[in-house]
Amino acid sequence: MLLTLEDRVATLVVNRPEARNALDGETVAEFHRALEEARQARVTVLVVTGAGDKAFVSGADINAIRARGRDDALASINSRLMSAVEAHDAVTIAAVNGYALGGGCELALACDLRIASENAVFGLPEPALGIIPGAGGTQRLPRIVGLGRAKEMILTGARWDAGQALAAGLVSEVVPPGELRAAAHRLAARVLALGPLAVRLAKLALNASTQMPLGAGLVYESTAQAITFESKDKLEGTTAFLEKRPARFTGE
Ligand code: CO8
Repeated sequence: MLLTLEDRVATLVVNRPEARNALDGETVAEFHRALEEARQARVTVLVVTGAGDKAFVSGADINAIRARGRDDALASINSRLMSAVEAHDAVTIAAVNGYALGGGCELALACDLRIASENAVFGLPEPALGIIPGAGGTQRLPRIVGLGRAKEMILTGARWDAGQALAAGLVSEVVPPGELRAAAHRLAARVLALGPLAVRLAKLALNASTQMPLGAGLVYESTAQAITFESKDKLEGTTAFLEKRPARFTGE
């Protein structure tokens, strides 16, 4: 796992190219540590990608999966990682640079934004191994692309290329492989231009929308808005607009 911090953007590279960046126990533990390091560094954006030019993440390490029993699944070893990514303070961008299969696809699904290189391949092939997508695949995929498309991928073992992923709304942009990192940083720059407190609260409210009924969600939203209305960022953002200048946000 490689973590680089640059300004307010962290880049996390899953680094097991010899196993197509499959997530074994050690990699998952390193991933958790990197997430915590990025949190402590108070980065605004976290880009997640895979080492090499073949794979983003090829899934859980099948050797590890083979060795696991019922209690491991109940302990949610892998889904805990995806939940930590989803709940991270930073806006997370999956820069999918090749195979995103099984747990790799689920990792991308747990990110806030997804972009892909032209050679990206998405799939949830767990049923071919006799198991189900167990790290959020059956829950997050239908929320992103709709139940029908999610069923088509999971129940038929379909693999989607980058164009199909774009058409399904699974990714927002497809670029040539050599331009993926730059595209991720362009997207990051767009996030960085926004009020940091607003972005954090909006992410919390968006994630909460999948957890609660509309009425409770609207109350949650109003409460989050009450915080922004008393913030220095709101004063700066509205003042900058009226003075026709770029805002200088502090996140307060
Ligand atoms: N686990 C372990 N090793 C892997 C994995 C993997 N997921 N993927 C690739 N490798 C290894 C291969 O065994 C091979 O090793 P070696 O060189 O020693 O033979 C090496 O990486 C290169 O792989 P290939 O030769 O197959 O490379 P290709 O470029 O031809 O193909 C693919 C790449 C398409 C990615 C192919 O390797 C593949 O299909 N991999 C498996 C994909 C898969 O089935 N993923 C789902 C895994 S299960 C999962 O993610 C479930 C999560 C649920 C968690 C629940 C927890 C409780």
